[in-house]
Amino acid sequence: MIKLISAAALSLGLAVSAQAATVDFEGGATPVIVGGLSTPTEGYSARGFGATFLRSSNALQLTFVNFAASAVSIAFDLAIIDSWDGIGGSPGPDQLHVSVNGTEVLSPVFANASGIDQISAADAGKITETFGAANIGFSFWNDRSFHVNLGTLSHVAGTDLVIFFSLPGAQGLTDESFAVDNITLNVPAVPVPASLPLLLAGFGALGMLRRRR
Ligand SMILES: [Ca+2]
Ligand SMILES: [Ca+2]
Repeated sequence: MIKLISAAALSLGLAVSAQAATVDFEGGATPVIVGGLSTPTEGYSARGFGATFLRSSNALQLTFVNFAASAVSIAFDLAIIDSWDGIGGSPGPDQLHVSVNGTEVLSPVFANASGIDQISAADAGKITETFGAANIGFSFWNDRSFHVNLGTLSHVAGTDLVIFFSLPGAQGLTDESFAVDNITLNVPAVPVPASLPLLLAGFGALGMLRRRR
């Protein structure tokens, strides 16, 4: 009976949260990319970034064409590379802007070389530092990495899902840059439709009949 109900639930599309996409820039399928360069990760390879990530010193855009779901949970790894000059740094501040479908969802200021970080309370709940300042590649300045979980966002099903990153006023790839990797899109579980309790009641009655025989 348990197997039967599980199969019925699956056939109704009630499966638990399903992973819609993972993008690791290691040669598999990617979204449509504008800006950024697929780049060897240097020392970030030992920090969970694999061999390649997508790096930029100004802006990059990822478009998941005709994304089918009406909600999506977005997470990714973020490399903050070289001379980011936070609030009070020179020339700072260096602020990363992240938007989804045109709405800004993250805007932290990072300080690797001078100044201090400025991360809002709302952003702090979405960002986990995965390692602190040490020079692990690219130019000689220190580098950091973070895991970002933007949480669940609503989406108009069947339209493009656009994730946009920008670092206005940055001084170029040899001075300061960022990279994204291991982007996961998860589609939340579908709510139980009203007809399911009736269906389960039906299975329950079937079980009662069987036990009586
Ligand atoms: Ca990678
Ligand atoms: Ca460096």
